[in-house]
Amino acid sequence: PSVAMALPWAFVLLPALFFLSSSVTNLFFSNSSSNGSGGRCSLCPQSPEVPYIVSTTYRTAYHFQPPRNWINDISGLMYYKGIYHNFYQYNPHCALWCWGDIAWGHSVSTDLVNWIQLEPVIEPDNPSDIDGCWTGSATILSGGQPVILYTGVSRDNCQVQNLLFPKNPSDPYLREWTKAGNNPVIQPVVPGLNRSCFRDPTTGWIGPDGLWRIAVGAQLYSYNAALLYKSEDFLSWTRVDHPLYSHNLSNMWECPDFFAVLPGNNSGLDMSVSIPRGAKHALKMSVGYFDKYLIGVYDLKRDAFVPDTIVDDCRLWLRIDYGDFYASKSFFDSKKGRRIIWGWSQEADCRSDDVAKGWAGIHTIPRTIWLDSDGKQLLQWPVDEIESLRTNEINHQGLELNKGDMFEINGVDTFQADVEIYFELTSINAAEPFDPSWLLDPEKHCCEAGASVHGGIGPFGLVILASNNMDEHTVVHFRVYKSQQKYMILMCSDLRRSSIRPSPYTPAYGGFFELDLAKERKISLRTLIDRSAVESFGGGGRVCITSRVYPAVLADVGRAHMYAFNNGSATVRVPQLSAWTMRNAHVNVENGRSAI
Ligand code: DQQ
Repeated sequence: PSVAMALPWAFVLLPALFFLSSSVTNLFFSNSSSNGSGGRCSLCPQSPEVPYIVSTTYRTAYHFQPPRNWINDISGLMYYKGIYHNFYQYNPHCALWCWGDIAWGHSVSTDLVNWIQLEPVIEPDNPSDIDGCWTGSATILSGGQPVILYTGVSRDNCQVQNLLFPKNPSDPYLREWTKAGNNPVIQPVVPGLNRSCFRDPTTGWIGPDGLWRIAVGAQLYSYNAALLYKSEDFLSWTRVDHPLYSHNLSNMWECPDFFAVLPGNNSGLDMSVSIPRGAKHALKMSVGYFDKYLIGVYDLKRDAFVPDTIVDDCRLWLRIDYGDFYASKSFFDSKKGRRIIWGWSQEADCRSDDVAKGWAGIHTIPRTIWLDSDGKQLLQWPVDEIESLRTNEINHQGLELNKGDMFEINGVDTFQADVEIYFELTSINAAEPFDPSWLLDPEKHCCEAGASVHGGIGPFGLVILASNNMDEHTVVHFRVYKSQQKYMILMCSDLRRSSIRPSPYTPAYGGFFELDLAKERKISLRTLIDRSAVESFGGGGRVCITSRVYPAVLADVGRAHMYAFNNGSATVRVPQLSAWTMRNAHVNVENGRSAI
């Protein structure tokens, strides 16, 4: 059935919102933002007080966060004796990142959905980490013994690498850890190295010579590198005379991650066992505000990563996520034979809001990550376990969205939902030409080509967290462009109207992916909505965008609308739309309920 037939009121009212009244059109999918997409604020422009209701309503229900205080990077992940461990950058004292405070929080889980918080495993308390226990990684050594390498900040911001051992390896919860007596095990003694930019060791892997290797993010002279170190016993380390990879054009590479992937195969690979022929390698680095990556090969003779294509302008490097997502880390999950990645999503409100809420920062839903069959880009999908929270399923089939149509999705909790939609293009002739310069700044293009700007194919997608009069709404949408022999799909997560509150950071995030539309006419969108967190996966996980939103409608009204829409001239079919309410997970709750 067409949407207009299914919902006569929508036929009358919603196209009117798009076309009939210019004032309503502006109010609805306006291109200009009252907030703009300016930088993050450190203090709210108005009252520093956050109403109590805000602190509870914006708290996520099934994302990872501690009961209170600040978190940032995922600092160590592993599956050990039947338990998943998440170690993270944590301030035990308050909801801000403060110099000298950062410790390692620790939570455990059997399903990656429900978590129990344990005591922090380390805090700054000795000369090699007195100003902070920063990011690192866990490695399981050949005999099954887990170890952690982390960056310690010693006086004068001198960054060194330290080692930690579990006190009792037979405890599957690994509750207590000891700092090695010979810390730091790696010092910043490399010619040209900026000793305040030498951090975030990777998980170790074994090379063909049987020696352990790790990479450490570093800035030397005028270039950035993942420096390579070797060790026989994981205790004493020697620097290899060349980096794993380096580049001269970007900011410091934080949190490098290096892993093997098989094209078109979503089984994960353990970096410490032999890597099958045909495997490729991914090198991820967190740089600026984004997690970027290169696909290439690990040249074992040269002991170096060699990207498949050299792209000098790092604005063109692919991103793990095109939104509010940083400092991700992956690990091999030996329980299910997959590689899992997840990242930190910071608050996009003000520091004073965070202090008043008593918490700041979440981790995204863990995602399975693998390489597309063309060997060019990584794909990601929320781990299956998250589906255990789905309830109240609703389904629609065979919808038809003409230009200006909006189809309201009822029957699920619009603040806690999992929505999966397939959009099928009825024709690809209307695709507008693609301009390659857009790749340099997809956010800018999402601002220029917002949901109110009619296109040939698209914009179409989802409107979520919408107030009755649409003065608040968040839009996740696609546009299809023709680029010589291929098609480029733009995916945007447009937050410019996500909140009438003046303080949040509300950009329009965006990313492009290629799709062979001559073969496959369907574009999928999956969006996980969790109060202040929205994670979207486009084209089967080719572009992922995490966003943080603070709609007043959530705090004040407690009810919002959700629509599938099309505002392109070509009709778009929806062969399948499924949505679920997502139940609360037990995430680090205290005494059976959240501490906040
Ligand atoms: N966060 C850590 C650093 C890392 C940065 C400090 C990335 O180790 O480089 O909390 O978010």
